[in-house]
Amino acid sequence: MGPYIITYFPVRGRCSAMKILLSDKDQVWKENLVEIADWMKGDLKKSCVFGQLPKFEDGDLVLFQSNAILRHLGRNHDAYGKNNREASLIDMMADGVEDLRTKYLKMIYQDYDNGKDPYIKDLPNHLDKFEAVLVKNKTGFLVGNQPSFADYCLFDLMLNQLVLCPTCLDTFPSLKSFVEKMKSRPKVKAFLESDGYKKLPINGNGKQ
Ligand code: 0HH
Repeated sequence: MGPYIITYFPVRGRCSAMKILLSDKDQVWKENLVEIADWMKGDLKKSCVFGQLPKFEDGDLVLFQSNAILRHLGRNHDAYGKNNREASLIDMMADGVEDLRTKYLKMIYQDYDNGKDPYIKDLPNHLDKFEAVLVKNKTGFLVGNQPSFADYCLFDLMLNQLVLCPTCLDTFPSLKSFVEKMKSRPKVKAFLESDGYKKLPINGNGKQ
């Protein structure tokens, strides 16, 4: 296993959660940052299964689709539950995170000026769902008693929501303590403080 190769644009974007997971699992990866001018030449795009990045290489296995990559890492690094029942619940939670991420990205890339305030106003109606799951599970994680790939997805997305609206978790104590707990895991903390993480903007259009 590893070292892995991650090919992506110079943004945190859809690669942050996988890098946080890899860091927490003590894994190393090589990073190929693709500048937009190189991407526009078209050859790399043509070679990608869906014409998009990220691309993830694990030896001769080449994967596209960030959530498929996260599932692959979850399977191989003990972050996909302890049985099929937990794995199914983890899939459900990861898909729930993806729904909110899609809404966030649509606002960021297509409607920031008019859409930011309504997005923030509606955010509690999404956060309360994750809060309820955390309250019910009682372990501090979404499913089971250790972080799954869905927790890394949620954590990454919550970091972005806090940049957008620093008070957004104030009325969600379990979600807030989830973020604090994930942030204070030593290897996660070290990654979040690294240049590799800090130098990259969250999104590709300067909005956050
Ligand atoms: N469902 C896919 C996944 O989860 C979606 C991938 C995707 O949207 O993997 N890829 C986009 C880049 S992510 C893509 O390949 C958004 C970040 C954009 C930052 C780009 C700015 C670069 C600044 C130098 N888009 C390119 C394309 O579709 O041609």
